[in-house]
Amino acid sequence: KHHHHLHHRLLSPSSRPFTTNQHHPHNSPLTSLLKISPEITAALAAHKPLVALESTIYTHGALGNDLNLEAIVRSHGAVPAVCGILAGVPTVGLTPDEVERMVREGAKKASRRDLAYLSARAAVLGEQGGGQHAGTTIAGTMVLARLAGIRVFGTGGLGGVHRDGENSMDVSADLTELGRTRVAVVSSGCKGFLDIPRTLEFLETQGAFVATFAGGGKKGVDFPAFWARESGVPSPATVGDEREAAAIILAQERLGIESGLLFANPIPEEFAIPRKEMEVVIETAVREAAEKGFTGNANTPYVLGKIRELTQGRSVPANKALVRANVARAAKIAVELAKLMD
Ligand code: PSU
Ligand code: MN
Repeated sequence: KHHHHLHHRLLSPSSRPFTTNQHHPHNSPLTSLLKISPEITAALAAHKPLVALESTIYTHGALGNDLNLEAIVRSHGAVPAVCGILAGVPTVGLTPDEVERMVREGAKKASRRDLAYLSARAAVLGEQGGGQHAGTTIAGTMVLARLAGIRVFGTGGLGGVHRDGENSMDVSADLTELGRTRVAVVSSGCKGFLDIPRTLEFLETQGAFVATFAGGGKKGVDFPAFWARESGVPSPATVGDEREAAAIILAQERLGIESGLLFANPIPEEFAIPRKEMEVVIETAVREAAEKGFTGNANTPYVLGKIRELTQGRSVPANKALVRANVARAAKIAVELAKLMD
C-alpha cells in the first residue's frame, strides 16, 4: 500500500515522478493510485535493470500469445514490467494471467488522455465493477513507466504523423509524450504506414532525441519503417551499441532534460519486407480506413489489421520478430544503464 512512498525515497531528485501528492495530509487513495507489483517494487528498490512493456500490443495487436517478451527481458538479466489498466487500476507489472484476462474480456486503448478517465471509478471511488481494462499505448505506457521510475521501454513501432496528417491533424500522442516524458523507447522506427518525414520533423520540434542503431560506426542510416529497414529518410543520429545508448539516457537525466528518447532498431534483416513491396498494401489499407471512417484512435488498429490481412500473414512474423529484437535491445540497454549508475 505504501510502496509509492517507499519508492519515492529511493529516487534522486532529478528522477522523481512528476506527479505525486506527497504533501497531501491524508493517506489519500490518490497517493497509491498506481499499482506497482511486488516484483517491480522489489526490483526498483534493488536498482535492478527494468524494461517497461506496453499492453496495447496484446489487446489490439492480434500477434498471438507466444511473443514471450517477458522471457526475452529476463534472459538478458532484466525485469519486465508490463503496463496497462486492469479493471480500472493503472498497473505496472501485469502478470501474464492478467494480460490474458484483459485480452479475453476485452480492453480499451489508453493513451495519456484516457488514464484518469479509466481509473476514476475503480481506483479513486472504489466502485466495484467500475473498472474497465485498457491496453496502454506507447504514450500511456511511458506515463506509467515514468511514474514508477522505469527508464527503458521496448516495443514495436511508434505512432506518428499520419499520411494526410497536415489536413486531418492526426498526430499520435506518442510524439508529444516523447516531448515531455523522460523514458527511452526502443522501437523499429515508426509504423511504416505513417508520414515518416513529418513524424521526424514533429519529434524534432518536440525536443525528442532520435537515433538509429547502426553497427560498426556506420553513419547515414535510414530511420527504419517498421517492416522495412529503409524509409528513404536519414536518421537524425546513429548509435553504435547499448552502452552508448545507456550513456545518452544517463546524460539526459543528469542534464535534467525531461523529454524522452527514441532509439530506433531496424527489423532483423531476415524478416524485413522491402519498402516497395509494403507500399502497395499500405496505400490500400490507409485508403480503406479513410473511406470507412476509421479515424482517431481506431485508425492504427484498423490499418494494422488490414495490412495483416492483405499480406496473408507475412507481416505478422515480421512484426513479432521486430518486437522481440527491440525488447532484447531494451533489456541490454537497461543492463548497461544499471552498470553505469552503480
Ligand atoms: N500495436 C498494434 N496496434 C496498436 C498499437 C500497437 O498492433 O494500436 C498502438 C501502439 O501502442 C502505439 C499506438 O502507441 O498504436 C499509436 O496509436 P495512435 O496512432 O492512435 O496514437
Ligand atoms: Mn491518432
